Amino acid sequence: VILYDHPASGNCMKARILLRQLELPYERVQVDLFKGETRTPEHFARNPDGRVPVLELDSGEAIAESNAILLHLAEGTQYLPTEGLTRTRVDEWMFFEQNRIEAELAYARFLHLSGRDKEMPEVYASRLERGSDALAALDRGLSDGRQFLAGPGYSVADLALYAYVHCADDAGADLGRHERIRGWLERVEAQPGFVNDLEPLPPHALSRPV
Ligand SMILES: N[C@@H](CCC(=O)N[C@@H](CS)C(=O)NCC(=O)O)C(=O)O
Repeated sequence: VILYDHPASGNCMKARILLRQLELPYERVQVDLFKGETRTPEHFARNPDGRVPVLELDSGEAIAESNAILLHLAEGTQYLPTEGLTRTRVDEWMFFEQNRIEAELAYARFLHLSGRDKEMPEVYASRLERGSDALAALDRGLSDGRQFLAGPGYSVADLALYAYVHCADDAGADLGRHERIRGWLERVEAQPGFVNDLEPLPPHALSRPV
């Protein structure tokens, strides 16, 4: 399989971590999104939305959307529970991640780290507020003492949420207020094969138009 990837993308890191945990060999092809390489006809053919990650299977079929990639790879493994409602809990948290963490907190982080928060202070403030609210929701979800999000064990729901929650402070949020989240992050990081290899944004990330 081929992973079309960027080292500074949390969405791409989700796929890298699971591929490592599953011990699946793969080819890593870097697509420089800050040079517009995600918006070429070649990449649009892999993903009409022009983003990474994209996982290309040996059959040549391409899968876009980080959480769809996780669910595809995890099918039939210990990382995706099968029991009805537990499986549904995985979906719940993964939809929440895309809607509330990825769309709000991760975007606030990008604006902040790339200096665009100064060009668009209102957009940044709104994303940060909504992202911080999403962190509070995650905290409430963990308030019953559960060790992992969707069931008794670690699943792709934990991996999906980890990607942009662990670096929430980069967005300007305050993880210091969320002891339960910090404890959960540590349990996720302690999973076998779990390696956080997220790299900082490259200097030229500052110049790409948004
Ligand atoms: N919902 C998508 C979002 C993917 C996404 O936003 N990828 C960013 C990098 S983190 C990207 O490729 N941006 C380049 C672009 O928009 O051209 C997912 O979870 O995979």
